Formats: sequence, structure tokens, C-alpha cells
Amino acid sequence: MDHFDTVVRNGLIATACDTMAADIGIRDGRVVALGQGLARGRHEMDASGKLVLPGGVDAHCHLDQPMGEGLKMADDFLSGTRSAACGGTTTVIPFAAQIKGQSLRAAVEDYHRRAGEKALVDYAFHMIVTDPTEAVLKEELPALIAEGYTSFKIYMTYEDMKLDDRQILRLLAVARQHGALAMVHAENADCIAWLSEALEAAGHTAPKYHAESRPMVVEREATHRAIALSELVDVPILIVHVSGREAIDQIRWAHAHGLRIYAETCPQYLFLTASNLDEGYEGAKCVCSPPPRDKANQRIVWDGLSNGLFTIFSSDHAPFRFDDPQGKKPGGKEVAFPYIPNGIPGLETRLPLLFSEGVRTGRITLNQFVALTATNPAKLYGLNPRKGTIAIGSDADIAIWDPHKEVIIENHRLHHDVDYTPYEGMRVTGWPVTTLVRGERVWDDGQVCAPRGHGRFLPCGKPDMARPKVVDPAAGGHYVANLPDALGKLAQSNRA
Ligand code: DUC
Ligand code: ZN
Ligand code: ZN
Repeated sequence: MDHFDTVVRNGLIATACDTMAADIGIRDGRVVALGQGLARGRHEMDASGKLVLPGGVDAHCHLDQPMGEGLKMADDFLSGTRSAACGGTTTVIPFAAQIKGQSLRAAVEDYHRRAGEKALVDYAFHMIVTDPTEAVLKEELPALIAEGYTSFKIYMTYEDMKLDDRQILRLLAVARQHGALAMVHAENADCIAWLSEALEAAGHTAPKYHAESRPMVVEREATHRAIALSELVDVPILIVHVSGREAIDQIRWAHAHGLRIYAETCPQYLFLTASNLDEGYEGAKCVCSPPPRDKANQRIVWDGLSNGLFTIFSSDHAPFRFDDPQGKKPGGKEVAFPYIPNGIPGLETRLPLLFSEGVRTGRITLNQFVALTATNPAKLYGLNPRKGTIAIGSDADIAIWDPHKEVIIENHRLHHDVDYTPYEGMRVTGWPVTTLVRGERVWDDGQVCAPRGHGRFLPCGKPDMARPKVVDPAAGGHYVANLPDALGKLAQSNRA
């Protein structure tokens, strides 16, 4: 009998901290051996000249999320996860969004129905809380956190989703008490509404005014406020999709004051600018929030990736077709900027863009790349050590990269169901040629090979990174690392 189901041989493996020339032995979907000259497996994969990296964890993407009247996301769990796999991502975490008046449990159940037996890669859910009723705060949220939905997003913007400070404080207190991680979309809704009204009244309705309606001060103010609320409650938060200098300054200030504030950024803040919105109605293709800024801000975001300010790098894939009455042209019309659905696609291009422009240029190291795109998101959302790394006992979620493969990004080569990519025509070097999810090929040599339904739902653990500063007053007011607990978790995950 073969000792291994598969051996990935002769590659250069990189994790968040190490780089080594070694083979990987896989059995029952898990990594069971790392070494040189491993015995033959039933399947042999030669990775000579290739990089062997943990599959990406895209911890911020929107798939088949119910939208307002007449709008529809272009990607469901099938097309979205197909696109993810073809870009080297093996785990996605989209959002089960509560509609006001709906119970949180109903939102989660509805989202499970939408995921159905469709996904090609593994997936977990964040929740979006828009209606924090007493029942949600006292019963539903604690119960759902205990069941493995251990993160939720809070909006400080969008009229139909935004929460006020009191509601946010109450939610942060629940996160603290039950060990969940709150993600905050930090833009001041009232400032945006006031500016949008003035712009529209002056006849400034083109997509480019979307950026003018959401200047950096709007993001800076909300980021500052979110940090203050997190400090008050003593619970870490993640500021999602940080766009540039002013929000980064707030986060740096928080770090300098000992606050555990995590930060996420996305490809659109490295590769797009507000000028991409200034192309007539075509600019609607790049309408997202916060909006892309300018070249100087791009450089500051790059610095934040290299100097550790950012914890994770996600796509914020929010797919709407351009030429579609349910997409960027609601009702078939070119509408004023406040009515353009927000979001751009990016699941498949997230990793190649960062690899090409980050690792190959020396802005970040290969190990930082792995940390930002796989290991850190897995840790932040309670999925490690199962996901986000290559280690004994972890799932064999592996992306084999040809670091020299030159690709021109063109929408017809991508695998999402969106009719455009904002990165059309960009040249990148480096692309994953094979993606394995739990040891099975889902993308290989230009072909999608997994059956629909290969992806499994992942309940998330309570993330260690979400722990408050002050946990045990009896221990002098400091958190006491629970080592036996961590070891127990590892042993359990190796047994499962
Ligand atoms: N902004 C969000 O907050 N979510 C989806 C897309 C976007 O642009
Ligand atoms: Zn958001
Ligand atoms: Zn988003």
C-alpha cells in the first residue's frame, strides 16, 4: 500500500516564516509529511522550479449576497469559488448579511441554502449585523458565535446597513464577552449623504463624483471613532478595506498607544486610482467604497504592507456586471453615482497582482506574501492551524506557482461571471498553475477540475487574536496565554 495519496515533490515551499526545499506527503486530505526524498505516493506531482505555497484565504468577499430591489450579484458560490481556485485561493469567507427585521439565524440559514452544494473551495461565513435587537445581542449572536460563526461586520456607512455608536458599542461588548472578531467598515454615513446631496443638486452625477462624495476625511473620522469605541470596550477590531494615508495614520496612532487594531487592505488601493472612475460611465466599473485614491496613497498602502501595519490582504470581491440592468446599470440606465452598486471583482486576481507587484519587485518578501494572504487571515478568523499554512496536520490546501509565468489579465481568461475586470490589460508575472483543496486538484494546467460541491463549510474557532487586553483581573489585569488550550486545539484538529 502507498504511504501517501499524493506527494508534491521538489518544490520550494514557503510559509509565513520559512522557505525550504522539500517534498509534501499528503494522506486523507492532510499534510502528513514534510521532508526530502519522501517515499513514492499513489499520485506524484513534480513541482521542480515552482513555488509551493499555502492556498490563499480570501477573508473578505461577497458572493450571492441578497441585494436591494432589482440588483443581483454576478457570482454565486459556484462561479465565485471557481474563480478563487483559478487564482490560487482555497478558502473564502463571504458574508451572511442580516436584512433589517430579519433574525440573524434566518440570514445564516438562508446563506447556507445559497452555498448549497456549489462551492469548489472551502468556505466559512462572517455575519453582517444590521439590526442589533435585544434578541440578536443576547441570544442569537452568542449562540451563533458558539456554533462557529465567530466574526461579524459592522457598517458605519450605507443607509440600509449603518449602525450608530451606541449600537456599535453594544455589539463590541458582545464580541468581547463571547470571543468574536468585529470587522468595521469605517466611513461616516452622514458626511457622505451630505456631500452626495450637494453634488447631485449641482448636477454632478457621473461616476467620478463617487470619489468626491467619499473623501479621505470621511474614512479618517470613522476610523478614528471605531478605534475609540474599540478602546472603550477593550476589544480588538479589524478595520476593513483601508484605502490610504489618513486612515493609516489613525491605525498607526492606535498601534503606538498599545491598542490591538487590525487592518486590511485590498488590490484596488494598490492598483487603481480615482482617475479610473473618470472615464464617463465606464468609471462605474471601479465604483467601490472606500474609493481608490491616488498614486501617493498607493505608495503609502504598499509601505503599510511591508512594514506590518496591515494584517491581511483581501479582495473585497463584490461582483456586479457592467452591462446589466441588475448590475452597474440599474434598470438598464446610466444612473447618478449614488445609485451605482458598489463593488468590483477581484477574487482571481488578488494573489497574482500582489505576487507580481509586491514579491517580484521586492516590496514585500515571499513570506510576508504568505502571511498577508493566507496565514494571517486564517489566524484572525479562527481557522488555523487547519488552514493558511503548510504544516503537519494542516489541510493540504496548496497552490503551486510558476513564478515566471507571464499573464496579461484579460476578462475572457478569468473564471468569474462578471463581464469585466478593472485590471484589464495589466501584465503580471507569476500565476498558480495547480491548486489543491484538501489534496484534490481543483485547478490544474489551465483546467478547472473539481466537481461542484467539493468545497466544505468550515465552522470557525474563536480567534486568539480577538482576545481583549484585560481578561483576568486576578492575574494582574493581563491576559494569560492558555497554552494547554492551544495544544489541545492542535491535537483535536490533527485527529479530526
Ligand atoms: N464596499 C463595501 O463595503 N462592500 C462591498 C463592495 C464595496 O465597494
Ligand atoms: Zn465594506
Ligand atoms: Zn466588502
